[in-house]
Amino acid sequence: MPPIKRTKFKLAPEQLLEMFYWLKLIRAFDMRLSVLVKQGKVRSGVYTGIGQEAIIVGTCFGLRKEDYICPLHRDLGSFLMKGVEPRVMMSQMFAKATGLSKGRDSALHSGVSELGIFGNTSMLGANLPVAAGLALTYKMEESDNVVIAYFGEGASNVGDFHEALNFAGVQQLPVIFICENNLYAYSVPIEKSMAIDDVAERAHGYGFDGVAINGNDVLAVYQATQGALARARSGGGPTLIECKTYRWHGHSEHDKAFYRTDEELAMWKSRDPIPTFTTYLHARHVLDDAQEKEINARVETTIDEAVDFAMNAADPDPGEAVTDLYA
Ligand SMILES: Cc1ncc(C[n+]2csc(CCOP(=O)(O)OP(=O)(O)O)c2C)c(N)n1
Repeated sequence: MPPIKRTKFKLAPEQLLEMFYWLKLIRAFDMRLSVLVKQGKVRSGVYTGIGQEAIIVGTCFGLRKEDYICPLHRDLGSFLMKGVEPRVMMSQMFAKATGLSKGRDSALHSGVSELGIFGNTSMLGANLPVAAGLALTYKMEESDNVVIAYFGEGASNVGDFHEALNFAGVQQLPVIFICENNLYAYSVPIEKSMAIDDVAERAHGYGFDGVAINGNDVLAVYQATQGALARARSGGGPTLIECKTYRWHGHSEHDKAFYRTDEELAMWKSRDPIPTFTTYLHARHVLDDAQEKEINARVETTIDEAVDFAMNAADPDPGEAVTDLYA
């Protein structure tokens, strides 16, 4: 088979390789954090998204700077894809002065307005009405920018979720709701918190489309997101995309996840989004062994450099504790 020029997803080979790089980088970032937590070196709580990377890459790939994202605790990779440098993100996890919030928060609540990243609070689902509000701003400004909001299936049971979807549906807002359905909300399995199979169904009650897709297939996520983006940009309103996936680690790095079986974990590890995409790239002659080695090396160097930078960076100056406050 000759090398492809463009895929049916309208992605050129270079773009597919870029996606591959992001999948690898985000996986490596979380993996390294997990080790650093066990070594007692990280000051923040760490909630890895290992196993869920295809969702972040498929939804963030090709977004504009002005398209706002509203990430949750498991979405550090979205910060990287939106343009936060790995060394800055790592500094954030080490609560260093060089981090996003200059050591002021527990790492999960920072935003970067210049890059279109909203800093979420701890309250699950609370980012969704904010996302609707941001989308309302874009609608009022008559811009074609879009807001992407992430949430877990657990968060789809809180009131904020329903209020946000209702408002977005009534106002036909340019917002995409991305459900990362990893089957557990902390230790609670989905069947103990929901009486339906698909979170996507909930969108229909608010008058817009909801689709459930394989969240471990980066191209499926990309394709669904591109459709939703086109709809939102042209005034067609919101979409809910439910990405079925699985988190490999516990809820956070201190959770050993005894509430699930080894068999279940093994089954989902066999659906790892990275090897399946790698196989596709090899089969389409987009990626060869030498390129794969080069990308892996580049990822390792980037992570090593980020960790060195963060570990050697200055702690926050106590004298600055009351700067950057707004009242
Ligand atoms: C309103 C609210 N209720 C409970 C919590 C405590 N809490 C933090 S994370 C979590 C589980 C979240 O599950 P889900 O929304 O499915 O996302 P996941 O962690 O699986 O990605 C819970 C219950 C919270 N932060 N906010």
